[in-house]
Amino acid sequence: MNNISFRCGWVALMGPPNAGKSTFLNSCLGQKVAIVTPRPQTTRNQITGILSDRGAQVLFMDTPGVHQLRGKMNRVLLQAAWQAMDDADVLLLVLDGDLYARKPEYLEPDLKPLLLPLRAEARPLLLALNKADLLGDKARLLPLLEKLHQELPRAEIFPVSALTGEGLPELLLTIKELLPEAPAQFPEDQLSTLSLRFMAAEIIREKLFMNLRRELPYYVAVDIENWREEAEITFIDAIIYVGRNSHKGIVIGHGGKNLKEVGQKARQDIAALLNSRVHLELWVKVRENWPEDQIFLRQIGLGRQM
Ligand SMILES: Nc1nc2c(ncn2[C@@H]2O[C@H](COP(=O)(O)OP(=O)(O)OP(=O)(O)O)[C@@H](O)[C@H]2O)c(=O)[nH]1
Ligand SMILES: [Mg+2]
Repeated sequence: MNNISFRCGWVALMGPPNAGKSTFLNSCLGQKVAIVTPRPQTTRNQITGILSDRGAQVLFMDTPGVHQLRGKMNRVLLQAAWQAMDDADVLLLVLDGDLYARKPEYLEPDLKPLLLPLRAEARPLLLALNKADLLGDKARLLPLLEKLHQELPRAEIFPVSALTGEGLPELLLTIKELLPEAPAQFPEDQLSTLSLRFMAAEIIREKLFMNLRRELPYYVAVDIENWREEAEITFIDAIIYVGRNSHKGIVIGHGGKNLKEVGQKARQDIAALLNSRVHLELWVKVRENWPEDQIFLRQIGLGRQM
């Protein structure tokens, strides 16, 4: 095989929380590797997704959303995003096109933390204007396109829908053309560098995010404590950390109802992932104000490349 014109490189998916970065990653790969919820700040790690075809291997890094919130956890999340950006060959900014078409005043504050670093860039910069499926009339994007062109003149803009796949083939073609000539870094059939353990913890966190209201999802973390595989069944013990005693009861729910629901849904998805029967035990523990606890954040691997 002639490897000379093969392309391989890293693409950082950057953008404000909730723009659809993780959905975009899953859609490009054709399989779910990153969890997705309607809540901002779902992603807490750098998540690698690998797309291989005959001519190229695209190494995506999904990242936590970039915002201006303070606090130790946020700092770790932001570091993960900036680190991905440092390591990338191609930068792909993902924005919620539908949101800014409806509410143009949100664009400036959302772009603010990203604008200076992106303007200073010499590397290829692409912009996925996501959620195009929600737009109805595409002409609604025109003022936004003009504004983005002023703000980031170097960016090549692609209206896409990560949900329906609309516009993705064109964007993927451009990404591949921009990658450096290099041999594949991973086996062709490898989809991600994520461990099954991490994916299981993420699935549990996804179900918690869907189950909990208001600010609570932000205050939960999941750690797998035990993982034991037997012939036809995998035993998993996971700890759900909450930041306050008062949160414990909410996570568990009346008579254990919430926790049971979360456990059932998570178990189904984990069983499908492992292609095995799963026995899942969930434990809720209080770790006082953990989002501000540097040692704990390191212990559960927040922000780490996965
Ligand atoms: N209609 C529509 N919804 C989308 C699209 N892409 C993402 N979404 C939805 O937007 C929400 C956020 O998606 P995520 O993929 O979690 O967004 P994210 O940018 O990874 O968010 P963080 O990890 O929190 O930074 C979810 O409810 C998705 O289903 C799209 O193209 N169209
Ligand atoms: Mg995400």
